[in-house]
Amino acid sequence: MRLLALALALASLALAACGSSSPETGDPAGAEPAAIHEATPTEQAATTASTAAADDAPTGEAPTETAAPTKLRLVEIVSGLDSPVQLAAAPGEPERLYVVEQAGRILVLEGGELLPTAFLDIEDRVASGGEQGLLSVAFHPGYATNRLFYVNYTDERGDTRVAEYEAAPGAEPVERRQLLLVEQPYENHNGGQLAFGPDGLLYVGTGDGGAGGDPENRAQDLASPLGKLLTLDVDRAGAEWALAGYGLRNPWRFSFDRETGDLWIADVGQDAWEEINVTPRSSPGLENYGWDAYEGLAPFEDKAPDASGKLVWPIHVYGREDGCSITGGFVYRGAAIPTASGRYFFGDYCSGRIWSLRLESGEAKDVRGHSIELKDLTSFGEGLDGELYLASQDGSVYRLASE
Ligand SMILES: [Ca+2]
Ligand SMILES: [Ca+2]
Repeated sequence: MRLLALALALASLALAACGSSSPETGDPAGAEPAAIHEATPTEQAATTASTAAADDAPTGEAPTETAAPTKLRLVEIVSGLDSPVQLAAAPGEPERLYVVEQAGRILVLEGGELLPTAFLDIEDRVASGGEQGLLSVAFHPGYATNRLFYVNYTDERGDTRVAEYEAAPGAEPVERRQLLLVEQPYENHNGGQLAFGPDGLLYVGTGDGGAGGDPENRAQDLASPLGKLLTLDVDRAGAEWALAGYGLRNPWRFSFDRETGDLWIADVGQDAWEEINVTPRSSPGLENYGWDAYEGLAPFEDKAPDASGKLVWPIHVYGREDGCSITGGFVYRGAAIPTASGRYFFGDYCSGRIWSLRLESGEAKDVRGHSIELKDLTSFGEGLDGELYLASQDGSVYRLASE
């Protein structure tokens, strides 16, 4: 059964890659307000009013670390950008940080300074606004020599595309090939993250296709490419996308711990629960992250989840008192904040709150709400040196630092 289901899923992906059928996008006139997540002004106001977090006070288990928590601060690197939604570093370029603008540009911060020329500009092929746009870039592990990188964007028809580009010194990057086309039934929940795993595969999170409550139940349907975590061996000719996980609602941001190789997925919730999932590098797969049978730890729809994969429960959830749209980050492996070493940082787009936690025997420990906040937090980024950066959709990029 599982093999059959996987075959169906892959067949569906192959069909989607042909792009032959017409998209069933939602009515453009019904576009949501320009927020990359689902925050409404009302939700933002409600959550902002309740975010008076104590300075780095533990909010979960009692801390077991001997070192006192370091008070954190955000150091602004650049402002005035146009809706930055993701940050990435490229192998071989320790001085550079790439900033993805939602409308379709990738800019370069070099030594903390914004370069005058965009690294990539594909605004003419990107539909942007709401949860659509150029949503992420990932650089090939061998980028220092092969100059290959990958982008995930919403095209003019509202469908998701993943494409491979080759950078060229002194010239515009050249698109080499389209790797994925996923037809999107609604405008929201496009996932968007691209990242290379420790296995060298390219990972993409697709989101459940949108609307609310996964109306066509795609996340638990292995024949649909939506609500999935997919992988591709970009180095192998003829390789096809494989299914690494399902049961995702909108995995806006996920990352790999550069030290352990563990996968951290933050899945944006529906009406009640934001969640963080961890899959150890040693997992043989296949993971079922639960949606839409479950939202966080709570039953969502009265159904049996597809039994092909192992049901994964989130290691941490939070409710509407703390925010309304989780932005997953990274496990901190930098040197500037020793007491943050090994802690996973994440935040909330609506409330601007920022937390960190430790993973211990597969459980979240020592969950701390930090005193820093960042409204419209779209993304964390990790430099080659392990230091963390944060982007606000308001146009600024910050570095995480200790006081
Ligand atoms: Ca449903
Ligand atoms: Ca889940």
